[in-house]
Amino acid sequence: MTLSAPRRFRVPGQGPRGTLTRMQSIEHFIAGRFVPPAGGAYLDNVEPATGRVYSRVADGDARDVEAAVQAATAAFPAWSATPAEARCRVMLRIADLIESRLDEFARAESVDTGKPLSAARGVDIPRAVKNLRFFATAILHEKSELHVTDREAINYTLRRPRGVAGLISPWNLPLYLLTWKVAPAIATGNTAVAKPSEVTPMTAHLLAKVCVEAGLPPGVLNVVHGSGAGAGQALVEHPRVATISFTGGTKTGRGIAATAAPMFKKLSLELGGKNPNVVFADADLDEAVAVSVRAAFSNQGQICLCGSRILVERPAYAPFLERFVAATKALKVGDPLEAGCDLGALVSRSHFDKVRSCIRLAVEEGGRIECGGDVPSGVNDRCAGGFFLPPTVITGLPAGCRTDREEIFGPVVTVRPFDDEAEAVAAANDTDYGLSATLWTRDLDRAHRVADALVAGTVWVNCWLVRDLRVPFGGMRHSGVGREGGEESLRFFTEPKNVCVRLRGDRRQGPG
Ligand code: TXE
Repeated sequence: MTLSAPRRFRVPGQGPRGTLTRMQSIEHFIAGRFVPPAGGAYLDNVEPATGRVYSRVADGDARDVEAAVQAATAAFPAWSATPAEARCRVMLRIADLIESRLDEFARAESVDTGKPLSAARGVDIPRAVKNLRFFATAILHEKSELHVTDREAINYTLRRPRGVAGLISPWNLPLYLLTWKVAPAIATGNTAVAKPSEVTPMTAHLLAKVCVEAGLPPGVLNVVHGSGAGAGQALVEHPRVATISFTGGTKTGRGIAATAAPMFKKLSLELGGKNPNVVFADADLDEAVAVSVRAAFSNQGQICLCGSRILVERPAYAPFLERFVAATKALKVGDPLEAGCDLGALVSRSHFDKVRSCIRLAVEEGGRIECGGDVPSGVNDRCAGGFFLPPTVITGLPAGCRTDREEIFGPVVTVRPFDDEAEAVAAANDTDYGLSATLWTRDLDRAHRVADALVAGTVWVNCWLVRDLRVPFGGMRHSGVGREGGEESLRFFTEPKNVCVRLRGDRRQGPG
């Protein structure tokens, strides 16, 4: 880490508000050392709650990616040969160190993203710790398949790490989603070059520091910062990076697939969603309302799993809407660092502008704003320049409109009625995405039937965002390719090899 010329700004967790201090530079982490970008370029890092630049981040290019890939390549033979127990131990140390610095990490995440400190403290950072522990210990229980071919042969499957993995993560859940990739990649013996979002690089930087302290060998995890078009693209194009795991926007994922496919890279794409939340009239409405509000507005609606399209069976429509709007109006948009706020700021000026334009489009399409709207929320003096929008509920939109088909990724939800199950399923599936869906009913048969009919990688019945790290996680259609979580991640980051051993005393050889 280097320090540049003094100027007035705030560093999270360092000094009181507004004190004169120096601009922090976030450098690359390559071969166990913090190094400046080869080209000397930096990007401003903005605190979304204030709209002010509070640090700067290295803007890497192909030279930095090359150095990181070289470091990862050099570290691979020793790391992949390290016993699972030793890999596990160092990863558990990383998890323990993050946990012991929960306040520092949570504050950094909140300042960098604009999310409420309580969310960073209660969700993001604990989940990052959990990711590391989950995959660190999963490798201790590794099993493999054995297939006996009559009495002729036995086949067993070896799964070996694939080498250097490129891990590209987004800004909505920065450390949570970065560790969701780093943990299985390095646990299985790969080495990695991570490219966190340039919009939210701070906790990746803190993770790198913790890796040094925990004794992770140099080069096992490298972090190259910078823009997607620069550092990100160079990583995807690098010929020695045979595995790419990406979470981000669908458009970006399409571009990455176009680059990686002709190079025969193994690719995991976790992309956007436009997730339906289907409420049948027999549902427990109190619970459906309370959870649907969380599903719509958690993290300012910036979670790929947010339930952004609510479909309500006609008899329950009016009571649901009334309660849902009342509960939404009761949410507090506030300074993310202050206790008691439910929503903080959107992540960036450009994203704030995009979400506002989506609200305007909804109105042009005939939508009625039940609450919220394209009105920036005032919060306090400190946050006068921040990117705050109120939680917004829209009704009355025509079926198939853009607002109901395109991902907004902000605190905006639409609500519409339906008359029967077939209509609900058709409306729920009427999108290019297929990430997740929620349904509310007390009818068990219907729950199973509708869950089966919904085109989604995850269906939650009478709940939302209940996560078990062992289950397959990912999307259908434009929501992605491949699955993460548990065995799926362990398999993604390893290469299976069938070893076929002829059984002694039997020399028969079968065709194909
Ligand atoms: O994400 P990008 P953006 C959705 C959401 C949002 C939209 C765009 O709808 O409005 O995507 O967000 C890196 N080669 N989601 O543009 O660009 C980039 O630097 C390699 C859903 O901010 O997809 C960052 O590290 N990498 C999503 C990462 O990709 C590239 C979470 C994600 O950024 C690259 C975020 C390139 N050519 C947004 N271009 C989810 N599924 O949760 C960019 N990147």
